[in-house]
Amino acid sequence: MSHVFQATVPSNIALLKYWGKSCEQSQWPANSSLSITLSDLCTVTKAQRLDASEHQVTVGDELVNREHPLGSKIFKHLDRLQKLSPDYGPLKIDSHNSFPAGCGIASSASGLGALTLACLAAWHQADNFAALEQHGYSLERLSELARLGSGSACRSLHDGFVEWERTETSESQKVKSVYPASHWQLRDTIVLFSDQIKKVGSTEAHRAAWSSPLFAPRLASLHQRLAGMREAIKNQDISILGPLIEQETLEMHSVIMSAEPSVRYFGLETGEFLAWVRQTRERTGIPFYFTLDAGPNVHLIYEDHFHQEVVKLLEQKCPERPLLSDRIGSGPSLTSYDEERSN
Ligand code: 2P0
Repeated sequence: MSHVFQATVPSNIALLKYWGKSCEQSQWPANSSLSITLSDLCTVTKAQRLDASEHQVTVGDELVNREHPLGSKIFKHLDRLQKLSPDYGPLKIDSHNSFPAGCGIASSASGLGALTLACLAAWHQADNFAALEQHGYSLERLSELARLGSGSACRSLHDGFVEWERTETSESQKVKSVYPASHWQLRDTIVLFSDQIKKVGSTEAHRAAWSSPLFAPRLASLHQRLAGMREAIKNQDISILGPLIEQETLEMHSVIMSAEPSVRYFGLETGEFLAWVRQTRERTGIPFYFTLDAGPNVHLIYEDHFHQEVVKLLEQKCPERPLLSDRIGSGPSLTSYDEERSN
């Protein structure tokens, strides 16, 4: 009988983006970022000890080895985690996303976050956060390890509104919840323009950021936008937060497009849709705002009580487009069960 450890880690959407790295190896971001942790868009990863010479990894029912396109990030992270203790042997790992991966819905955030949690839980036979902490893995430490797997993953382990503070050295960076999800009921409805895996991955595009002439001025001025966002969140004022997140999105994509190599993550349809959001907001007075990750899919951020009205507008505008409906959430969970009993 084998004990299975299951981690559920939500995705997150950055309001102030992590874009560019001061040090890739230690995952030291060029700037602080601010996100909301989501609720239903998540990765569920199961891990159990395996009597074998290599990990056995499946993602969405597909066997993933070191040569698989998804394999390099996963196995690199597994190798990194295994170096923490000689007792960490091979694992059977099974991972499922509740949403399409690799197209700008931060699947690496939830995926690498869940991988970190599930593996450490299985190695230590720990099915709750207090037990993991007893083995030296506080939430802070887990978040640090998840960050090494994928930068944005460190924010997904925390509740609600989350700040990843850059700080002056790579070792001192901090990630913390600044307000819990219960502080302000925000919605994130994603309009799906593509579920294809993007051609240029985030890690490569992060690297190019420094070559954009817009990058240095962006870094010099970001503290103002961050302060504005913090204040708007504190006051639950969407009329202040919304324009700031739209400006931030357009600035990040301007950096990406003006870098060398230049990358364009969204096409005409997304561009036209962003213009429609602004026109429709003006026409109807419904305060909904856009943000994008490094991909073509549009996240619409608004207060919970406007949900029905926003969905109605979207059904009229683009009835053929799938919508992924989510809201701010409170972070990861961990559980375990006996494999025999579940079958
Ligand atoms: C973010 N993104 O703050 C930004 C905004 C996408 C757009 O972090 O190289 O997958 O694994 O650290 O975290 C996507 O990049 O990159 C990202 P790595 P990651 O969410």
